[in-house]
Amino acid sequence: MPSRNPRSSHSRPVPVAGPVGPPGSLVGTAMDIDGSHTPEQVIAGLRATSEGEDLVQLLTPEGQRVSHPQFGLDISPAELQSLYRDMVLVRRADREAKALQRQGELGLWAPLLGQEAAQIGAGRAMAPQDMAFPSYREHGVAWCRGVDPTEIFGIFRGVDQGSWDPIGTGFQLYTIVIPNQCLHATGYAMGQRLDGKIGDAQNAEATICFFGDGATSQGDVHEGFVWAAVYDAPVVFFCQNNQWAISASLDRQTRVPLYQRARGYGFPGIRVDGNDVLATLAVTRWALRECRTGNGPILIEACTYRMDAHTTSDDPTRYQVAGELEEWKLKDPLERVRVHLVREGLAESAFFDGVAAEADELAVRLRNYCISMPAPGPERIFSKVYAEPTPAVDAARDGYLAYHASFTDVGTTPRSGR
Ligand SMILES: Cc1ncc(C[n+]2csc(CCOP(=O)(O)OP(=O)(O)O)c2C)c(N)n1
Ligand SMILES: [Mg+2]
Repeated sequence: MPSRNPRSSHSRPVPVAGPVGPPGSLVGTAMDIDGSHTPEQVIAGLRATSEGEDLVQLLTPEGQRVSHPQFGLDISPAELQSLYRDMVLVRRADREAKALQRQGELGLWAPLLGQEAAQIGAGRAMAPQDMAFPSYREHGVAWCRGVDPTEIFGIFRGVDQGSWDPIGTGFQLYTIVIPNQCLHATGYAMGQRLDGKIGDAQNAEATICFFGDGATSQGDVHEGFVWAAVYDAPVVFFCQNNQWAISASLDRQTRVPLYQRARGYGFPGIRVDGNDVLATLAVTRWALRECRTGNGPILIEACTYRMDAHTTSDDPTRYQVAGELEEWKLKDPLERVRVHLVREGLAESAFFDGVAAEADELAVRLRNYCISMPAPGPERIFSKVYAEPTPAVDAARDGYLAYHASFTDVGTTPRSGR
């Protein structure tokens, strides 16, 4: 396992540009990181995100365990089965949500299809006392933190603003403004340090912040990185590079692999196969432990792929390269664990039947809940602004209720249930 001394590593000189390249290649720009490259080579390198020496992988797409010099993982058959079960169940919840949206029962859905390993690996790496700051697609991390999918369905049905307990679950509310949560997470982690909550790897606290590849172009990530670096904040920045920010592809965000950006801020960056739940688990577990012992922050770039639309309002066939999806299907995060379990004799068919039955039950429960979800009264949103009532919000509520009541004589009543 790599480990660092917090002070000395932060002042360690950062390696700079590689050798001068052949005529015609670009030198003296961002292109010559790790040697000189043509723009085409850089883009090709960015696209080849599931390969390369710098990618931490413990389970190949073919389901074979491989070793890594820095990141080992001892894992029992029961733990492997449990990770597989998590991924199957969150995928099923995700597929059910998409179907419900198409049937008009949810207003919108942000699919996680393809990103299960990144999210379950990271979520299961967290200790109970750690805190997560998600964006809007972290349904798998929510699952690991004990947030029921019905709570998330409520948001996407438009009847809830997020009502789980962020402190009790260690999972903050979804953030739609990209990527505001980097600031929230950095501030929270600075608080953990100032309150003396870091120290030992087991019992101390750390923070993990989730965001996407597109988010890295926003100022909030830069500000979060700077503050976290100079205050040694115990925060893991977990970037799910799913190759797209709606219709903007990765080469519109960066000219270097994203994990390498951490060098410029003075903290380590690691690239992990985000479709490999074992590698994601091992690397995130290591990173959170480093943060708990005072060696934060750390950037993890989890290379994965969005195997569905950005949201149900998007049509990726209008911008995605033909064949790309087919290529990534071969790297499916669930399939490689299933193949591994079968090939190594670590699970019987009864186990797979049991998980499939559980997924069916979950889908039925979520559907039934969704279609019978009560519509909240018009006053509810006002009760969510502050913990205690305030005169200004009370006045706004009363005004709105009076306005709302003015419609009753023409028969406009709030829709309830479906
Ligand atoms: C500040 C801000 N600008 C624009 C948007 C609209 N928007 C929503 S998602 C998105 C793309 C985000 O891409 P990425 O960070 O890669 O995350 P992904 O959706 O791929 O998980 C954009 C531009 C927003 N929500 N907030
Ligand atoms: Mg993205």
